[in-house]
Amino acid sequence: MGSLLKSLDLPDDLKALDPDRLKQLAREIRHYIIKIVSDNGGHLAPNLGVVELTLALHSTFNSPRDKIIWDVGHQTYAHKLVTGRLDSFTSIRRYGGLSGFPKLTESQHDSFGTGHSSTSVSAALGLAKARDLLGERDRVVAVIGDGALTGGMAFEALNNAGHLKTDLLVVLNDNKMSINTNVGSLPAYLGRLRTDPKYSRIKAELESFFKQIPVLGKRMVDSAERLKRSLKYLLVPGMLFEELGFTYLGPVDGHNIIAMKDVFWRAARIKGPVLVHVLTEKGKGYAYAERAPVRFHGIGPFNMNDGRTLSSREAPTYTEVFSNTIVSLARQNKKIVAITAAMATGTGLDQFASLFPERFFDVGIAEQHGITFAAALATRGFQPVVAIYSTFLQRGYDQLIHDICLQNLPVVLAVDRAGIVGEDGETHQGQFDLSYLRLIPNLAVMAPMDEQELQNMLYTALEQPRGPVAIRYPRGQGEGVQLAEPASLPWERGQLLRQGQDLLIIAAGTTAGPALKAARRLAEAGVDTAVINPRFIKPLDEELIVNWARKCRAVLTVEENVLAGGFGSSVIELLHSRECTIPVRRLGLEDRFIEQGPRGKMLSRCRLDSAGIYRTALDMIKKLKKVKGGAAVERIWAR
Ligand SMILES: Cc1ncc(C[n+]2csc(CCOP(=O)(O)OP(=O)(O)O)c2C)c(N)n1
Repeated sequence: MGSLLKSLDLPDDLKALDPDRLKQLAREIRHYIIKIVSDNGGHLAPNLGVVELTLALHSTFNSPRDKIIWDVGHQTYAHKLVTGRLDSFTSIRRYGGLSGFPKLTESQHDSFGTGHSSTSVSAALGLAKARDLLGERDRVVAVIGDGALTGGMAFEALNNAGHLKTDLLVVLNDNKMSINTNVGSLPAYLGRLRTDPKYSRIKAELESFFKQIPVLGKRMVDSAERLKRSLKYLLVPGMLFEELGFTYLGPVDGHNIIAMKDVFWRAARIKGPVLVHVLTEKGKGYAYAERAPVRFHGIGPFNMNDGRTLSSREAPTYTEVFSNTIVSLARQNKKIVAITAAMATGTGLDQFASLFPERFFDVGIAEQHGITFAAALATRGFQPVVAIYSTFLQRGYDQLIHDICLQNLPVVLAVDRAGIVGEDGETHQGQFDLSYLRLIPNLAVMAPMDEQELQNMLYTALEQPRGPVAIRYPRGQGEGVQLAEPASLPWERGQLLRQGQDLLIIAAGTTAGPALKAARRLAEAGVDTAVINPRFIKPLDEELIVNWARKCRAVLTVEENVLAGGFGSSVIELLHSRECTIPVRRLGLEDRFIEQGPRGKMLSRCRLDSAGIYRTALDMIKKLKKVKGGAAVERIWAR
């Protein structure tokens, strides 16, 4: 850690630093972020891009009295370093450590928690209105990226801010990138603002010219106003934002702290909403990240000296298997089209995009739009595959119900990062999808137990248009099974993995493998255990489940999803409706947000590994014997 960074009392000392020392501090912060992210993994390129911006904000404003809200929040490492978290920074993204995102409970300088995109302007506007109502005078600043600005919610907030007219500063951090290259007409518009230097000069000249107009007569003023407007449309930068009720300032170099401080200072004196357009470079100051900002957007531990990732992998990830399968199916089937909401690389659709560009759509960070867009494609005979993370599908829930499922359209949702995601923590866990998907009519929900089954499920969902289908699979490596060609699976059928007479374990998705392992240990402990891989979470293979439940004495369900309304609940509903009275225990995620930590460790803490399933099963059996007591029950178990 650099000597200046260590010696300062931050953020207060920032205000007294001269330009050279601010530059030195930026260098030290950048170096320290690279070091820690190379150890822990994290969002490197976005953070390197905002070091100077962070210092300019914290040296102009007075956090925590003034509120700074970071959109997505993946770029807050420098913010954390200058707001009292220097000593704990080595723990970032680790279990029990600092979050990789802003968190209300972590620091008073984190004015609003984030993780999902495009919420900052709404949150800032709410804080600004709260300030007004309380009669206070703090300043509120939202920092939003050009990627996050493609999300509809950002526009809803800009629209509302222009109407409410309260004092609010929005800093647009424009680095031309979302995770991948930012796409759409809005980024193109920002590009024009960025590249045309004549805009700023003409704006200044126009402003001084129009200042003289009030001395003219009424009719001439009206004409001049009209002229002013039309000229403004042609010549004044940021017209889009001006029309939304914002004063637009910029563009300003986002790596020049003094220039930014100057603009923020001016912005703070303007009444009503102001937007400052700041230009930054993603990955700034680390050559590997500057050259490969997509790879360094979010990265695991890597070697600082050569930029190489340190992971050792034995099996392909589920995402890679999805990526290869969708490409091979799309070669045969020209009706397959693919949609992502700004996650081409994360979902593995980048391969599809490069091979079939005309059938690939990156809609921006716009899950809601993407889902309705897919529904419409399906009405004309296409077979859209929307590849989306479980946590971001939450954004498109009404569109899923209203546009896809209500109209029973054959859209396939490839729901990646379902279950525990690891170091990104609470905001990104895919812990709810089984519950929120299984209650929607017409929707079939599948969960593969391994990567071969993922291939087969995709194949089955796409071999003929079937209505809406969701396939949910986890983050990370597959089980390492030998991959064969994708094949058709019997529709709405589960699979008996192991016979048994005492306990029936029904284990959804990737919990089936660990359940099978646990069953073998249970057999050694004298509990004859059957295991079902349900494959379909909805509709359930009722006959398979009820028949085996009737053969056994107790049922244990396992799922990587919240227990509330999840897979286990659906099994209980089924058994109840079929009057199958049998003790059932459900193993899954408790009713709380699951904290960050390595996926394997968190699964084990939640008892969702084979040891946890084994312990839960034994505990269940012991308790059953105790509760029921008596010789009869003992005899049943002893058999
Ligand atoms: C609703 C939602 N969808 C997708 C994401 C994944 N995501 C995280 S950062 C990001 C790109 C953001 O781009 P930008 O706002 O320009 O910030 P930058 O990383 O370029 O600094 C995306 C798509 C998310 N966090 N939230």
